[in-house]
Amino acid sequence: MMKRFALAAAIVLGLSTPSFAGDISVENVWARASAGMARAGAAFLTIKNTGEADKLVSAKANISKKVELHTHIHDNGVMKMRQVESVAVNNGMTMLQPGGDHIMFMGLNEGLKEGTSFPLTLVFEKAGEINVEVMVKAAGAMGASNGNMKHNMKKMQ
Ligand SMILES: [Cu+2]
Repeated sequence: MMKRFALAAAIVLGLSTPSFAGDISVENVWARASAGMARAGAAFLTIKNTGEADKLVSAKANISKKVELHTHIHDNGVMKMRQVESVAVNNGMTMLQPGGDHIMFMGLNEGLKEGTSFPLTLVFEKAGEINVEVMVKAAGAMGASNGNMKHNMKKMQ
């Protein structure tokens, strides 16, 4: 009786493993277009997890020398970026957004151009790899200062 139960449990666990990737979906993946000669870039995205807690442990792309997971911390009132080992992806929504967690591209092969896109592989501890396409948006996307900059430029003419 006990043996049968254990065997059944093992089968259920084995079958449920591959479908776990289906619990995680990634959407709204974008990066900011490079300004000038910038050699670094960042990507942002939204992760939905309908299953158990997972972790984003790394990311891969061939557009730069290195791809790192970063967060922003407040250090004596100064916002600083810091590399992190992983980003917690708990049940629900996890946002990687400007001013928070992001995927950092260090040593870009070339600047990120608005309107282009590039492939990115996200590696989750449990769900495994998920391939996404990163859309490059205008340098001022989500930035509050863009309107002011335009206004000042007009005044200077
Ligand atoms: Cu960063």
